[in-house]
Amino acid sequence: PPTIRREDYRPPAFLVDSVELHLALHPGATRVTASLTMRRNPAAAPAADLELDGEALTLISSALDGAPLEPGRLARLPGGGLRIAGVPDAFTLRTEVEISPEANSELSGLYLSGGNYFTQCEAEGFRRITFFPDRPDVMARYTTTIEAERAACPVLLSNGNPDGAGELPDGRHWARWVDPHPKPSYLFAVVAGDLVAARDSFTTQSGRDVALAIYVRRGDEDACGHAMDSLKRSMKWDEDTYGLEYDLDVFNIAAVSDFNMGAMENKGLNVFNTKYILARPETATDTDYEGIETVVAHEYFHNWTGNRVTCRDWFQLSLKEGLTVFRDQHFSADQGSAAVKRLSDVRRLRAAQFPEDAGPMAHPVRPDSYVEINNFYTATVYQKGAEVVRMMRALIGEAAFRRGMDLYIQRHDNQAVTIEDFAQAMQDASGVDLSRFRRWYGQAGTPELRVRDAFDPASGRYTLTLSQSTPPTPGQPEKLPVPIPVRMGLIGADGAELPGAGVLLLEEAEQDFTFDGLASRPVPSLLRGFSAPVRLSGLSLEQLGFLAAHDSDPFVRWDSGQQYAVAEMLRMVQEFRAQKPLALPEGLASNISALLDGAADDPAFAAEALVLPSEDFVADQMDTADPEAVHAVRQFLRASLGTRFMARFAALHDELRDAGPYRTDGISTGRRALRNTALSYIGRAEGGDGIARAARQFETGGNMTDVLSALRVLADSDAPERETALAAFHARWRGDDLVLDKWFTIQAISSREDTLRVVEDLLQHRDFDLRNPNRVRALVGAFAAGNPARFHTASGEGYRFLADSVIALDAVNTQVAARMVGPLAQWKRQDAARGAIMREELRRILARPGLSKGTYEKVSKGLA
Ligand code: DPP
Ligand code: ZN
Repeated sequence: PPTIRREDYRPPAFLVDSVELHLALHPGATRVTASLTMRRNPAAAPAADLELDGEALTLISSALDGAPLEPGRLARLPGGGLRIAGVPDAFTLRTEVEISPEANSELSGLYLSGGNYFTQCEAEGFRRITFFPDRPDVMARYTTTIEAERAACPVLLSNGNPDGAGELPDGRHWARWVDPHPKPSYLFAVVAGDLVAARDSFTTQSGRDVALAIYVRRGDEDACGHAMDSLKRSMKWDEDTYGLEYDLDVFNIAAVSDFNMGAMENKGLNVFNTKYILARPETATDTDYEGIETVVAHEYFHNWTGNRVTCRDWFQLSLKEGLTVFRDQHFSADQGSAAVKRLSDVRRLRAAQFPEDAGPMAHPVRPDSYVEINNFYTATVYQKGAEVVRMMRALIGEAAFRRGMDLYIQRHDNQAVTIEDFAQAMQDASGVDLSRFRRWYGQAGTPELRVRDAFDPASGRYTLTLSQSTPPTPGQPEKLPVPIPVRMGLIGADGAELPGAGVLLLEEAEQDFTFDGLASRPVPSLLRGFSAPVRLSGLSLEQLGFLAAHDSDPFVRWDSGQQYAVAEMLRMVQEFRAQKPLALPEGLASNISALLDGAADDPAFAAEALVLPSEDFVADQMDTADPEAVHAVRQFLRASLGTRFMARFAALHDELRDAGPYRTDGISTGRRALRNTALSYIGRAEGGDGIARAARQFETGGNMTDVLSALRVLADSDAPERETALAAFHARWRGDDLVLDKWFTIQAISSREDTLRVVEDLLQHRDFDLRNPNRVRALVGAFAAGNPARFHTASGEGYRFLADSVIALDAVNTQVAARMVGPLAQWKRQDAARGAIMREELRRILARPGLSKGTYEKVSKGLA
């Protein structure tokens, strides 16, 4: 399959001013008629022929300016597109095609889910609906008429505002939608089916009323409250923070249970995975509630950053995604505890993006090439992209950043632009030269930031030496220094903050920063708030312990505790490998004890800080991972800390029980998080009553957070309560897809030795469905990416299981298949024996005839 390169970008030869679409819906044979008003692009090199993208389309008829096109002027392109020879400068093209929503298991284009019709057009799904220049720099005004059987599809939705509806013969009806805003084809959407709406309204800052509706399956109307509330808060926040107001009369969301991604920001008609809409206390966890708030905000914010101003080409994906993740993170931080939100965002970045940036798929925030664009909806484009925007804001200041946003939108409204255009607006609005900063967009890999320090007691001068380097990544052997904003402070021996706090800007490979007038050697607190997405090293265990106890910055306090634990765990891994007996390090125990002392003051923070660094995070710090040893060490520490502090964990578990109705505010979720962290320690403790506590909590828990935390403890155990609880959970929730996903996941991530067997059996379970992406992620994805000890079992059976799954999936849904490849491609991180089996499995996938280009790209880059 061909590689698409950023440097090969050319403007489109033809533009589309307006699109008139008519869809006559039938499950097996939907007719799509498109009338495109087109003209030559004066800014493009002249082309004699018109080429349109198309995939899985059956052409029924075509006409140019009203006259049928003779077959001699038509040619099909490889891949399914259409070439029309010799077109005039301006014309109307009408095509009629047939497609089969029923046969569409890719879930890209128009497809059926539970008998209802949905579309997904990002990145290249519109070409599976009609022939079109399916690229984001072709922006057009759409009028869409949908016709369907009234009984099966009472609801007919598309982008924009409603513009009429009526009856047709044979029990059919129609509805028309007009979207006044020009948009790229990837933002097109249609939803049709038997859905019901939860409704509300929002009055914008200029006093316009917007009708809000969330469409779900009958029976789910009562589970939309949190999503609706999140939507209204997002709309208000964007007005208050950026002066950005909604621009249509209606804002519709439709929820679907078969969806490749989390959600999609189609203009005026967002389509969401049900996972990010539906929530009731008894079915959704606190994490689910948080996810809903974040994703609803994210898609809403795209209305300006993505839709009104869109991407010139897919290499600019982070233009909308990095910026919009930055905006949703900022919004969520404003809704509750900003500090705790930051910790969890950083944890996620390190868990997903750092390994990606160090692996075979490493790519810059603005990639240079791709084979399949769907493979680049990555943690790098999204999360690292958001970090880059965040650093930019730190460099130029909040006020200048706001001016930059205003300028960006004013300059580029209704345009398809580049990351350069965004950076230029920020530079022009701030007067700060960002030319060097732009390296962050072009250079892959996580910079390593090292610190050394020296103190001269005679002069009272303290010198911090910061140095940076970025490791080579595929295609980028040499790296330049990037500007790294290091927010910092100095702490005195008594734990008090000293003068000198601020932001150091490290622009060169190495720089000294001096501080005068100090009475004694301070401890440096660096990267406060995680001011840059880098790996920091050079602090001693002693300094880390000191910062964990004393720093005023919650991020550094948390991170220093985590780094301290990592250092101890790495040491213990070596002991384990040398077959020495393990012992609980007293320093670590006293850190935990101090956290427990302060837990009542900030339960949410304590819950985050008490959790030991994940197995993946620890393995990520080793030259060669050792999943078995890391697992053994972490389990040993959980057990010995649980045993040592059993009484205190038990007290937390007793005291923090929810009183009153379920609430999702920061205090309530923090208390539940701390209580369930305590339960998880008790569950590992020797001689504890963890199983009994978990069983009781499982039976009486009033919300899914508590029930699932209890089930997790039971699922990890050998106790007879395990089977009873899993069976009871299945019996109670088998009718609820989202809850059943949790049942699959909890078994897939169990630390028990028989987990792979269990997972293989679950693959054959009657409730498992390879066609449902949520279910696949819940079982196969959770096992491969969330259970390193069992996935990396030395026999290689985990690898074979994943390769088999990828092969089976690639025949059903290539996007989901390609996404599952990741863990196998990380073979360089493993020892030689494991690496050899992983490569063998990758080769086995690669040898499959008819492999999709997405899976091909991931596997072949993984083998390189
Ligand atoms: N553009 C979508 C999103 O990130 C892709 N699923 O919001
Ligand atoms: Zn997005």
